[in-house]
Amino acid sequence: MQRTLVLLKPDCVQRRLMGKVIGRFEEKGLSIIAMKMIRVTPDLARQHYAEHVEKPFYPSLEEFITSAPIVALAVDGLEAVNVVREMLGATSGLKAAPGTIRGDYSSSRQMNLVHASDSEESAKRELELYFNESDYCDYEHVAASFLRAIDES
Ligand code: FUP
Repeated sequence: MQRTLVLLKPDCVQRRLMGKVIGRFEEKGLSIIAMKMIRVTPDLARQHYAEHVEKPFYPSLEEFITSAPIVALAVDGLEAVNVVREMLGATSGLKAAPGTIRGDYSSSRQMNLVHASDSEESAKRELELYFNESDYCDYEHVAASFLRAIDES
């Protein structure tokens, strides 16, 4: 079982696509175990995008990610890091395959609706930026036995 961080970015909130995007994760059988709407501060943006802070596109990225609220989700599931990344599609909505979230709803590299951690190490670091231990609401999924066979978990 893995846990990953998903962010519904300002364009997702402003375009009223939150329900559709969250629905995709629910329909896939992933478990949302924490969720909060927040306004990203410039300081949090710099921590979240630490690997991009020195890049030429960073000022515009920071302006965008701080421009409206975002929703942070902690998502649990088997191979959740990779499964969620595949569901998002390529970074640019213009390159993302149809059927992926970005492929279906985004036509932009910056305004690509969703973020998801790219590795278990990134997930651990990023989840700590958005959630405290007490934010996680782990609960029994009563339909779990209909999502996969016992020997698959
Ligand atoms: P991803 O892992 O798919 O979210 O993408 P990256 O980590 O490569 O980039 C982080 C964010 O920076 C992306 F959501 C889009 C944005 N970005 C730009 O705005 N311009 C660029 O040239 C590259 C990335």
